[in-house]
Amino acid sequence: HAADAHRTDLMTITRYVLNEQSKYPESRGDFTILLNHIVLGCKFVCSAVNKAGLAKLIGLAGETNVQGEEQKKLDVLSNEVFIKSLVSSGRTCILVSEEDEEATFVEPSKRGKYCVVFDPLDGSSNIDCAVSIGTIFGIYMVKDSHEPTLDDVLQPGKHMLAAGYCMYGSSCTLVLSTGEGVHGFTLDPSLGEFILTHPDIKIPKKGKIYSVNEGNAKNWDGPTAKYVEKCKFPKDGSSSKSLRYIGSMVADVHRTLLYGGIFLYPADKKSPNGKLRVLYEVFPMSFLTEQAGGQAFTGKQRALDLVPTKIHERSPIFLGSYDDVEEIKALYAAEGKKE
Ligand code: P6P
Repeated sequence: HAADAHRTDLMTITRYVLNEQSKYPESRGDFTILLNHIVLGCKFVCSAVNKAGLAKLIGLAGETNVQGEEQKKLDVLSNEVFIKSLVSSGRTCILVSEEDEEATFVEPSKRGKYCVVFDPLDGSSNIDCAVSIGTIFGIYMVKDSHEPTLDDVLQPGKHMLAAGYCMYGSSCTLVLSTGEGVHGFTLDPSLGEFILTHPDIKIPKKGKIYSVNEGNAKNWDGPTAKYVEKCKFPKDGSSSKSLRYIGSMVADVHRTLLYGGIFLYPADKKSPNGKLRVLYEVFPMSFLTEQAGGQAFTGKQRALDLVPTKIHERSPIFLGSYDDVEEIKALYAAEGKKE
């Protein structure tokens, strides 16, 4: 019975990472321990998000709930859980969170060799209407764990060892790359384990979907406007692309990885560096996209080559199917020649 065999051959995320790790005999399991603590955070947030409407966790911080307790917004709660889980892993030395203005330098007695940059609950403005949201994370190796500095996290995305996201939607899906392709794991609530359900995700070379907030069209620059025009009114007689925009990066990128197409958050006159943050939105999603066979471009360069100067820096991003991103790169290159 193939189905039974499948049920007994449970490839959990921990087993997957241990298998990967066995390729590096010198490693002492530190990465597995770090990942287990990230997974613990994701399980907690998944549970809290699913109960949000019931436990009245949604709404603004500062209000009190029926028990008169100080109510924490889900993203504040999620941030606290990830910080505590990562510090207690004993494997981190710098943490950068979308929720915290300053980086967290872990106290020496609990320090390890990894730096984690993360958005604990990206898209949290969508919680109240039950749209999928997610945690996004990237992992760097510190240069010297005795002397961690901000330089350890102001590194180009191509230096990341691993990146991933956990999407809290109809199911809880964790998508991860440690540099050996992209793999998707789905939480089996009855086991409390993430089970490998999407081995070796490969993004289609070309897609039929474009994903952008058309409401910003009046502020777009030439190449973006031209590209979107091409999606809607193709000159070569091909059919126009469909527009799919959820407004939650994890959900839009997850669909792009599985179905193909292109996700755009361009610069515009109002925000010259776009809206999305380099360290914990652009880099992890670009890392995953390239590992799945796609491309990620900032309008000027390969996204993973960007060197951030501030931990909450923003960048425009065009990511997705290889051929679709190639088209917008050509439009920006042509624009560059005119200048
Ligand atoms: P806009 C959510 O607030 C977020 O940070 C990303 O998850 C999402 O891709 C983007 O902003 C949506 O921004 O301006 O289109 O609402």
